[in-house]
Amino acid sequence: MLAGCTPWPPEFAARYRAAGYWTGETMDAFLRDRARRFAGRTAVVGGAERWTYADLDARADRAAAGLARLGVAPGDRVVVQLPNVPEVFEVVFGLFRLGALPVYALPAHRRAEVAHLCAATEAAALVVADVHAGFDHRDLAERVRAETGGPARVVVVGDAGGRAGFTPLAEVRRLGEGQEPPAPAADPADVAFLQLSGGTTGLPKLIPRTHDDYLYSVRASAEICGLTPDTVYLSALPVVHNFPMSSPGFLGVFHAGGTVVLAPDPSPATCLALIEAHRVTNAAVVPPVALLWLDAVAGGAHADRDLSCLEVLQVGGAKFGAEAARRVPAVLGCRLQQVFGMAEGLVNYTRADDPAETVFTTQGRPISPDDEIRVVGPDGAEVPEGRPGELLTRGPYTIRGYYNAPEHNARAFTPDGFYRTGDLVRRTPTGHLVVEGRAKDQINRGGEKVAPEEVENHLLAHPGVHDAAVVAVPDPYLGERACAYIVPRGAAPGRGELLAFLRERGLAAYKIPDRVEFVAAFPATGVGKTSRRDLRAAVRAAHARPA
Ligand code: J2J
Repeated sequence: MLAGCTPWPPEFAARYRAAGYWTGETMDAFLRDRARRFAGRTAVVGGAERWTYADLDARADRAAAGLARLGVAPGDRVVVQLPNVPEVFEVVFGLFRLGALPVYALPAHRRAEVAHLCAATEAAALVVADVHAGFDHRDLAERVRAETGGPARVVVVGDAGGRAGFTPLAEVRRLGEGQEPPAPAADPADVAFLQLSGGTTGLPKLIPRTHDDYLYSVRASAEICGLTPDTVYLSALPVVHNFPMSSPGFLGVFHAGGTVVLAPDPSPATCLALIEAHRVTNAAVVPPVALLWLDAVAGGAHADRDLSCLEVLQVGGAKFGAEAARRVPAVLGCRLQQVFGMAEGLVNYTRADDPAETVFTTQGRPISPDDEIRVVGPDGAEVPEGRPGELLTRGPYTIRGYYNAPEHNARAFTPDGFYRTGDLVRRTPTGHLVVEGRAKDQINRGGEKVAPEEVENHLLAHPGVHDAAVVAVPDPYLGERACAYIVPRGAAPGRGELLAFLRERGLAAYKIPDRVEFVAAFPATGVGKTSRRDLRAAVRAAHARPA
């Protein structure tokens, strides 16, 4: 296994294989096989592009051979930061074919996050768009290289602008044309890619997912969600996020032979038009996007659109309240599926045959009969059914450790291998989970996860900041927003200046606090050494009010 990763104990691996969960298929073999079975069917629609399964397979061949000629080798890590363009699939499957490991960055990430990913994985290459949503990712790549000395190669989807060390994807394809694609023997039990965690610490941790474990979750998800070759799935969220990748996501759709339609942004104007135009049957969104779609349709702005093709709207990533949930069938005329998942593994779905109340009021139940669930109190002992406690889990597709993080792993996992999710849940008699809150240091800003400590560390780098506490404040639309409480050093810096400082440090926009408040001092939190978490709780209790 990739150095720095924690394997499942052999007896668990044997059990998961015997149960038929781990089948020995690699990500690359997965595409080859689906391309054989569904060759002429449409796999991907994005912008003006429409690729069949055979097209995608041929593109993966060329990309793999071209990247190999560029010097990317089996086992290399390659950071991929691309928006919802079909080339994501070409690059990612090209990397799998070559035996290299994609490391996924969100399009919203900026220099701080991308530099961290490149450094933490010692990436051999970085793949970016040229300009996306008005932001020049080539400049970002250039600064990452200047600051960190890596990665050696940058591949640009679009115009590489003639920069030294930058290669346009078109050139990678040309290099790969007519070449035999490399055929390294990947071990299905080994790590296929690294996914970014929501994060609770100063720097986000990386999640190593194996071919075996991930493809099990994909196949099982496709089955639970009833995907078929007739499925047309709209990816409104960035496709490299775990939810639209695997729950059931584009991989689930490819497993079933269906079609993925890429939305460039999640707005109702864009997505409702795509749903009608491509006869979309399934879509996946976070709660604030669901609310936007509901309001747009209920408000009559899209009355002329025929949305009758839409069968299921999946909502997940953050708590979707029962009242909003009830509006989905009433307003959109489709079924709702709640999805409560995590890039570390465990995914829960409400099922098609669940009673309506269960779908409206729970976040679903686990994928696998072998997902082990414990709901525990602060003392670590299991609480009685129906009482809230922290969710611990282990199973055939939940990691046993983060990448290169032994100290953090000692806290994030129990000695017997359960992942401490940090989510407070309650279990119903049917085994469905209701998310009641959180015990972890994280802000869930409408599905986008922010680690207060990470933002505080950046704030503390400002000379005018003596201390900082970033806390969640309730928000009717996003669920939560971030508010930074600052104890200034001397004269308080201006709010605008502080936010510009964070942007200049290369922090993704969603991590920039929505509000900044200056306070003379933080409340005393009792005698002795207090944790940052206690401090945040005290600050919240003393100051926070809804936005
Ligand atoms: C409340 N909190 C939720 C929900 C996730 C499918 C769907 C989502 C993710 C995801 C994912 C929630 N209600 N319905 O990877 O495959 C919060 C929890 C959880 C954390 C994980 C998937 N759905 N959450 O959101 O890794 O706090 O994955 O632990 O980004 O999101 O975040 P992430």
